[in-house]
Amino acid sequence: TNLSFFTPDPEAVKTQYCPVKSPILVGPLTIVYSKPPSLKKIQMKNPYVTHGGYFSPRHCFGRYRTAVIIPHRNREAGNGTFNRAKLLNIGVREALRLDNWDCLILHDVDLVPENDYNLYVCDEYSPKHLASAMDKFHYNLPYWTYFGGVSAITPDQYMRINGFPNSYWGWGGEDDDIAIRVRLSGMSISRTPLSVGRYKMVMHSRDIGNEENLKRHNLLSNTRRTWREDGMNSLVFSMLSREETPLYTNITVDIGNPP
Ligand code: UDH
Ligand code: NGS
Repeated sequence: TNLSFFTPDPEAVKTQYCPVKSPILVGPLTIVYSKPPSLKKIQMKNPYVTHGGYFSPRHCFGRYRTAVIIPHRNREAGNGTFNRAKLLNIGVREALRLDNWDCLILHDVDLVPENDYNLYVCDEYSPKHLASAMDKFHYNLPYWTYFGGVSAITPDQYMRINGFPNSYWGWGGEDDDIAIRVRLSGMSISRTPLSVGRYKMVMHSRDIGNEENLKRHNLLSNTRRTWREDGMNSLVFSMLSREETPLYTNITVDIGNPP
């Protein structure tokens, strides 16, 4: 019989928490888009990521348990209208079935961080906006209450705002609705400084099936009245499949269609 399973890795004996300020961070990163690397190559560069996309530091105990949730449409499940906020609600619900996360990172698929001092860690008291300086907005905020792209929120904060709205179909407004929910539930948004919250977007035009949501301004004017009824407590979807790949877990769902 093979007993190596019981032999601890002598390289990876942990006795202490990881330092708050990691010594392996470098700050600014140069991101160049050329030919995208294959998943195989990314896998080889990340040998300690385990099946399903899990990672923990090998030589110290990580201080936080963070889940990164990416809403995306692969078009394997219908061609219906996109609904970013509802997909994020589903991602959060499914993630919370797996572990007791300290922090949920809600991340658009097309944004790459340009500074690793922008820690993927939550603030105890405020939902945090991490993508404060995107290249497409000339490394500035487009407007003061902008809350799109990448954010960090604890499960408690998420439940306090009743999650995100399920009712925004197509492009626009859902991120503003979330910012309003944060304020209405008595919190404020914290933010990574512009010098650190830099992101490079993979340039693209608007996707088919993610057309401008013409109802968004009307919906936004009603958030104050609707947020307690539209969110995690009214989330309905059907699970189609769950697939664990070497680098991530992919969940395919049917979110239905706009009314
Ligand atoms: N997404 C998909 N599939 C889609 C649409 C959106 O996966 O068909 C996801 C993806 O994670 C994306 C995120 O939702 O990063 C946000 O959507 P987006 O990148 O299309 O939205 P954004 O506002 O860009 O960043 C819109 C295109 C530019 C329109 C110009 C209007 N000024
Ligand atoms: C605002 C949208 C947001 C959107 C932001 C940036 O106008 O949802 O533009 O859009 N709000 C409304 O439409 C009410 S972007 O330039 O990334 O396409 O996130």
